[in-house]
Amino acid sequence: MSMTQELTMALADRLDLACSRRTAIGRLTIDHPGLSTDDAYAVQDEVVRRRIERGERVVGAKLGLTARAKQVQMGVDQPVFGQLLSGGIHPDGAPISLDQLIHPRVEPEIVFRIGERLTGPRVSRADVLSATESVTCGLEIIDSRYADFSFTAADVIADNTSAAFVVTSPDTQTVRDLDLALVGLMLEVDGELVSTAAGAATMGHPADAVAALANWLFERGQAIEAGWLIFSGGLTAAVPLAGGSCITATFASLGSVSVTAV
Ligand code: OOG
Ligand code: MG
Repeated sequence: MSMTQELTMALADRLDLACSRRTAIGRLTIDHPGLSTDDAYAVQDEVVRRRIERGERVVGAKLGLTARAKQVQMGVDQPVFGQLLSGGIHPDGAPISLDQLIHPRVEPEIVFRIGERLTGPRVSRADVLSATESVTCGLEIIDSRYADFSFTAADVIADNTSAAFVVTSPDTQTVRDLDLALVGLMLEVDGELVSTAAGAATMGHPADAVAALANWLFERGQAIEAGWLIFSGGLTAAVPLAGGSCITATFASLGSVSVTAV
């Protein structure tokens, strides 16, 4: 039995308040242990619907918990997806103010700009690559609305998969001549190397992750739309974003992207 509309609204209220007050809350499944994945996506849709009502628009989508390093860090091994909103696009090079966040973390990702609508079922890696206008590197700034980033798959889905901001490098590449699975990267905090990874960390190949997203969206009557930005999943464990520090990801072939917190 699916959740009542009343409960969907009440859970969206909690997440909304946590976000506007910048105060973490306990995970929803503490008092709603039966919250299903479908219920949770309904809450996510309600949270997003409210943001659209306040003037934002959906500009893309993101995968989450696709890399082993992320699954181990968060204790959740089910991939999830969320929605990217216009207010979450942070300009490259601009410092990010910590006042607007609860306890941000940063993770490096390979980012797709989709040129042609991708609709399931059975979207393949080749379909994704041919629909891709360009690829670039990005940093996702996640900011769980839950205390200590403690959540189950259903909780994190309801919370739009911890989405807060994304930054992308202005340098874009075509996917031709690039093997995205083998694109290596280094993640540095204040010039110190903290992690290394390769594109294959997200579901074996970043385009396979995007294909999976298209197929999951299809099951919900949705598609990846032309013009969307897709964050294909964090490739390393996320690192905390502290005031005054600078986090940089440098990728083979894709250049580098940084974020500084103030
Ligand atoms: C959930 C979001 C995960 C990713 O790229 O794996 C995510 C979280 O870790 O808080 O965006
Ligand atoms: Mg991410």
